[in-house]
Amino acid sequence: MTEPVLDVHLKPEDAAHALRADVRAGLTANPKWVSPKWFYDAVGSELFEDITRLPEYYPTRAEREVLADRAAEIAATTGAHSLVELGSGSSEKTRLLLSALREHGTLQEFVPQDVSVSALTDAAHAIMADYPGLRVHGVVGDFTQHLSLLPGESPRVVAFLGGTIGNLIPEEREKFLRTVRDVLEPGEWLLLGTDLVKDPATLVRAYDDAQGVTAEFNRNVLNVLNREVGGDFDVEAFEHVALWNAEQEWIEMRLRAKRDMRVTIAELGLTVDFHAGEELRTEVSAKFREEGVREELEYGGFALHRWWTDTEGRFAVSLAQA
Ligand code: AVJ
Repeated sequence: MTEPVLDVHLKPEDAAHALRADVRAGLTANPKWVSPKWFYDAVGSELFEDITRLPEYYPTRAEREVLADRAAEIAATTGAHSLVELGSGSSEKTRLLLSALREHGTLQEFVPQDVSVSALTDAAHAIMADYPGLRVHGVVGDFTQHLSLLPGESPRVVAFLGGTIGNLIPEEREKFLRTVRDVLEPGEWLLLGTDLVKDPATLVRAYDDAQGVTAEFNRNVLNVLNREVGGDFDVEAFEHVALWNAEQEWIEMRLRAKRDMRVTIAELGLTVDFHAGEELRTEVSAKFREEGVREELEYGGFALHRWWTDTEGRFAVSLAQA
C-alpha cells in the first residue's frame, strides 16, 4: 500500500519541552493544575475509548447520532474536496463524513491532525485501506499551535469534534477560532461538536461513572508525570473529583490528595507539597448553549449556518462558514 504523507510540526523533543514547561507552571501555581493534554498516552487513550462506551458518557453516542443523520446534508452543503480533522482519533465519526463526501462525489483528500505520530499513522493506514484512491495527508501538531500549516484542497471542511473545544477556556477558544478562521479561505467550513448545558446530575455522572473508568483516566495523568518527568506521585493517594461549575458552565475534574504529601519531580528539580484534601485541577470541559456558540463563532469570524442536536438535545454539531 502507498504510504500516507505526514507533515511533522511537533517533534518528540518539542512535546517533552511543552510538558516540562506545563508541569512546572501548573504544579507551582495556586491552585495547582495539570493540562488535560497529557491524559492521552497509550493507556490514557485506551481509557478514553472505554469512557466513550460507558452508559453514563452520552456525548460520543449523541454526536454520532447527529453525524449519522446529517452527513449527507453536510456533504451536499459544503461540496468539500477535503476533510481536515483536528485532534483526530474518532475514526468512526470521521468515516461517516468521508463516506458521505465520497458518495457526493467531491472528496479528494483527508487531512487528519494529531499530536501523536503513531496514532496518526495507524489512523491514516486504516482510512487508506477503506477508501481506496483517497489522498491522506497527516499533520503531526498541536491544534492550538500549528494550524497555519494546514494542507488540503479547497473547499475544505475542518472538523473539530467530540466537544474537545470545551477543554479550552473562553479566551483560548477565541484565539483558536480566529486562528482557524485565518487559515481558511472565505466560504470554507468549520464543523464543530459541542456538549450542551443540561441538568448537573447528568453531567456529573458522565464524568464520574459507576465503574470508575473516568477516575482511572484522571489518575493516569499522574502516571504520565511519573514516567515522563521523573515524578514520584503515589497515584492511589489521589481521589477523583468531578464537579459542575455553574457559574462558568463547565465540568471540572480534579485529583484530591487523601493525605499530606511531598512529591518530587526529579527532572525539574521540583518539590511540591500537597496538604490533605488539596485538589489539583486536571480538566475543564465546558458545556454550551446555542446563543453562546453562535456568538463565539461570529466573534471568531464565522457565520453559523446550521445547528443540529441529537433527539434528546444533549449535544450539538454546528456547521459554520468562514
Ligand atoms: C475528549 C475532551 C471531549 O471533555 O468530555 C472524558 C475528555 N474527560 N471524560 C470530555 C473526557 C473525562 C472529553 N473530551
